Amino acid sequence: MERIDLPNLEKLKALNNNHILKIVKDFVSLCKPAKITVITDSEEDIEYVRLKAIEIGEEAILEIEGHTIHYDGFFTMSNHDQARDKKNTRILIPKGEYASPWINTIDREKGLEEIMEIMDGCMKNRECLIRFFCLGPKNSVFSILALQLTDSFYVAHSEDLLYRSGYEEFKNLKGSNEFFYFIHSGGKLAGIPPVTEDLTKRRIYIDLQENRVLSCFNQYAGNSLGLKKLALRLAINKSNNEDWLAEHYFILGIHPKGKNRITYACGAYPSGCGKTATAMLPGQTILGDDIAYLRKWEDGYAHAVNIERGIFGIIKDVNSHNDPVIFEAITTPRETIFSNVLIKDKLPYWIGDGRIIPEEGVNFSGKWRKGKKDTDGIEIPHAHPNARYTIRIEELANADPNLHNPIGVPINGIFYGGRDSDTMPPVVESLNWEHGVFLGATIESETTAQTLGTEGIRNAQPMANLDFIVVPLGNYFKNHQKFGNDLAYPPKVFAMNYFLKSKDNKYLNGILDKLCWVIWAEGRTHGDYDAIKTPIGYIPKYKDLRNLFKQYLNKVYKENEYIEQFSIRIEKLLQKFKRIRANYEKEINIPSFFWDILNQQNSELIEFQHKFEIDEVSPLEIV
Ligand code: SPV
Ligand code: MN
Repeated sequence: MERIDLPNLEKLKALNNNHILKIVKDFVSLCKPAKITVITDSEEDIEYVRLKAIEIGEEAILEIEGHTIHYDGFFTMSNHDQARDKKNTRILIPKGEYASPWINTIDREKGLEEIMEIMDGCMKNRECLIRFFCLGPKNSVFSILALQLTDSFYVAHSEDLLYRSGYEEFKNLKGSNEFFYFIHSGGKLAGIPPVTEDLTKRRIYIDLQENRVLSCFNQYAGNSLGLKKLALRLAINKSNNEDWLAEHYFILGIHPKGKNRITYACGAYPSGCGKTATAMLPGQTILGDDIAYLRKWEDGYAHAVNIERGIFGIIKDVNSHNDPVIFEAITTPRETIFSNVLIKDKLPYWIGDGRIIPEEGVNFSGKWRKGKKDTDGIEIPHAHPNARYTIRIEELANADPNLHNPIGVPINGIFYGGRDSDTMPPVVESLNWEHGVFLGATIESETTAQTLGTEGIRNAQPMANLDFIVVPLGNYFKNHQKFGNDLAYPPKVFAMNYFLKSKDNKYLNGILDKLCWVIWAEGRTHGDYDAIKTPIGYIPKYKDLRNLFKQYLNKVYKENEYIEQFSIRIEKLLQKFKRIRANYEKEINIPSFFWDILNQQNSELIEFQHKFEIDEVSPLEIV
């Protein structure tokens, strides 16, 4: 440990934990940083991270107080570090263990050998920060502690906005190794601002056996921030062995008008499918926008906590009309990191911000001017479609007061969404808990800009969590099944789809219509509305939606809109079930309840087809 000076060593030793000392020793000797700095929970240490991120150019100060800009690496529109890298994110699987075809895996020994070689000396001439966080509220049985080693001040700074500090909590561990740890390095950096030079060495390797993730040669938060999706993957493994849930869920407090109650719901939507926008619906409160841990609670409900305290949100289309609360928060003074947007006169601009786009400025590609092309001849937009903002939830006017409640909040509903242009109606309620697991497991979604690769391809997206599921899918579904079956009051599950299109390819719903689906779902968890039973689940009645549209959006919701949106598209659904069958037959241990539901719904749809002799059955025809 010759690279660490005495005051920093003392900070480590004060934790009385030999596991931490060993991890630091092993990875410092591998990564070879020039300097090691231990960051405690003190304001002084945290301030050091914030200022240094600016000093070394990983972030730059903007006009509005507290605002900074960070860029991730960019070469071309198809070769960049501006999104999650699924290809190079792998689960290390020990020899002889089952490798699920749904999961990107690599033999553990081979993977470790490869990444250790890449990480050898990767922090040369740089400073290694050691940070401690608490995933979940302090003093809570839900929470897991996390140790981060990184040579990126941006990573350490954004983790400070997104997570609760945990140095003092680590002292309570009393020497145990019950924590996750994350080693990250941006690798060799080049340019101004300094970005990862060689993306071919980008690796994100998840070692379930050691509860750790090694990530290198990247800066994008989804690949570099240990605590975000990297920790989610470790938590999914842990929760599946311990009978709780770690999910890609927001937590929303729903406040129906005139009812004097608050109802909590969770929801998972693939990246870029309206998840944060749902968590931020006007008139409601937000407890979390991305990741939740759920446990069975003594009151018979599932309780959920947000393991984060901030939002790393997609900024595209955030404007005063679509997302007034976020727009207000990110255009006024407070600590905020913008990433991969256009800067002109020290102000950030992004796609769909509702303002006039400047003709030139600086963006993720360097100096930018309208019409600029990459070396492949592809036009570079002024801001990246996956550009983001990072803020603390507590700063928002609609922050839920239970954010830090150590027992979380009781969950009445779970929403699963996808980007589906032609099959599922805007909202469908499950028939029971197991059917709810089925609804979540059969979400399909067309790809977006939030992961690398082609956009617009329809994929299975079980629980909108596919990128993070690290256990065989069958085990994961069984864990869900058991979780709800053990509860006196399991949540009702709703499949949501905000992206249904007309035959001439136009979206059928306005951006705020989702508020009506959410309020309807909330009412259903309290028995407020009747519903129509269809082969795929319950759907709303026209009169209830008409009233909700009037009451919440002051909009006339016409009966023909309802019919077009809520018709049961038999042929499309049968095709979907065919795809699902083909997909899930690839996995060895999908539980029998899943196949039973699939078979039953399939035959009910065929019966429907015979009964109505028409392909799209209007909800008004169903009694
Ligand atoms: C998401 O895209 O779902 C995110 C951001 O929450 S990240 O997973 O970090 O890419
Ligand atoms: Mn997410």
